[in-house]
Amino acid sequence: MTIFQTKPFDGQKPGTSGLRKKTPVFMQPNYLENFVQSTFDAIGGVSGKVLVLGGDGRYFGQEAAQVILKMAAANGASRVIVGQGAWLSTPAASHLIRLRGTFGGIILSASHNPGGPEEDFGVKYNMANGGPAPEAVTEAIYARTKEIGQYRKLEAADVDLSVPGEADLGGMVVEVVDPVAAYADLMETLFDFPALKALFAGGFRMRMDSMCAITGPYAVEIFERRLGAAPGTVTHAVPLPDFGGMHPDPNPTWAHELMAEMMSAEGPDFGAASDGDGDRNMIVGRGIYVSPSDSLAVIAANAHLAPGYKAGLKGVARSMPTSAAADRVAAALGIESYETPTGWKFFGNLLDAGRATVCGEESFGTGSDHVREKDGLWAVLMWLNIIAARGEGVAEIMSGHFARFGRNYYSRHDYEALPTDLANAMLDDLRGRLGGLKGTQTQGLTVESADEFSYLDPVDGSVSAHQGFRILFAGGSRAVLRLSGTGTEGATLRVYYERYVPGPDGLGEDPQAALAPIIAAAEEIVGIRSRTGREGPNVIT
Ligand code: VG1
Ligand code: CO
Repeated sequence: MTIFQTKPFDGQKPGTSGLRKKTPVFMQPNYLENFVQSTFDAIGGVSGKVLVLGGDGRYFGQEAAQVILKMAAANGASRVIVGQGAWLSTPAASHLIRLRGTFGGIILSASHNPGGPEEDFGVKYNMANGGPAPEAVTEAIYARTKEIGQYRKLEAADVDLSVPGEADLGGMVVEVVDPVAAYADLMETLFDFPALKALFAGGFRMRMDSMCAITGPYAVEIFERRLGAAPGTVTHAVPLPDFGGMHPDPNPTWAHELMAEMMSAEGPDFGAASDGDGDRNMIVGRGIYVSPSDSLAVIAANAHLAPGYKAGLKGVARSMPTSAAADRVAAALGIESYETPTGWKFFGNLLDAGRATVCGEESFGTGSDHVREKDGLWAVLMWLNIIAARGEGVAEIMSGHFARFGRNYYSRHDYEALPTDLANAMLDDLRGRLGGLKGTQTQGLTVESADEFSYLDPVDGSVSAHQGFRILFAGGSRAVLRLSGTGTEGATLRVYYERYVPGPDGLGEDPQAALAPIIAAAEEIVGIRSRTGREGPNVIT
């Protein structure tokens, strides 16, 4: 029997990046099956098609991979290319889809969310271009989950995914591949590996914290084996189902071990961390933390130093809440800059159309047109390449960048697990008052405009509304508010603060101090603390 009767589950609506739920929710009978069958149905079926499948090694990933293989077989797929052990980092999956020209791929991950029996799991569908399904497709998947009545699944023994090779599953080929090799080869084509080898041979010290998540095997292969960095350069290098209890989100709060090492006088020259599925990155120098928005700007200004980008960039794109630092670089380079809603899926069209080469988000995501996902190790290699080519350390690169372009002080404050009703009421109230905010004076700042961001995709003309509230102050400072689309508990409010200082004075302040007036002004206008009853944010990045 391959056809099973089922009933719809509520709430199978993909968020910013796929469907994410608590693991026990995903482990309910039929829950995963319903979502996967709905995905297959929404993309026109998978009969005769080739797919890529892999994930970040988190709890339930192996079992989910077996279910999806049997469903793909019963739905008539001709071949599924799976990473050995059901492992594939998100950027490696994106690359494999492109390299092998497959119809699409399924990524098993809740990315930066913790993993384990009581933590989070996720499933995401990527298109033939290697990128996350656009909203039209995720909407179609969601619509299908609401009416699904049956799914197809082969009754067969599990396939051995522990060794590379091919196996037959009810007439479908299961091809198990080394998850690392093709990705590492791609990196060699983009960056100056001989120069990086020389850098490490000269005693350059690096610490890469893979946070017990998927980049461990990739980072060991690339940094330690191919580039000759000292053994042990990569820490927490073995992916574990519960990420060793770590919260695999590469920011100063969750990557505190790395931060402590980098802030000590004997710290390594360069530090980096990545998230659960390997698409995020954090960049740190000895004694200096680089904010993701600044990292994007530095990469945009220096990418031409890497062999894969020596022809220069076609354009730069950033998500709306990301600081405008990259826009200043684009203006100086005379190239286009784009502002998109949060989530990598909105960069796909710009990359496919050749309008942007480099993209980034304030949430520790940077990448380029080499794949259609953000790419943590790509960003780390890009920084190494810039360091090697400029012969400068992170601190010098940053001070030089600020001196040239000015500094966009930036910080994000997260209020996690708020009661959903309360968060919605607060933002609905703000929506109602937006029109009247212009001219409001508070904390020495004047509101210049206030709106709700709506994006018109310049490539396909689609419109995505309700993408976050913007309160813009005279002089270029702003506060942005939006609710997270990746959380699995209540509502998470993200508040993004930005203030531009042209220099030469005032470029070396502590960001929280530099942003204090904007933080206070947003509090007065929105009443975040008073309405939520919270003393302050849970996480500051
Ligand atoms: C967050 C980030 C967003 C990112 C998304 C997926 O979304 O803000 O910039 O694209 O996570 O990242 P949200 O809706 O929670 O703010 V990953 O590395 O979790 O796939
Ligand atoms: Co991620």
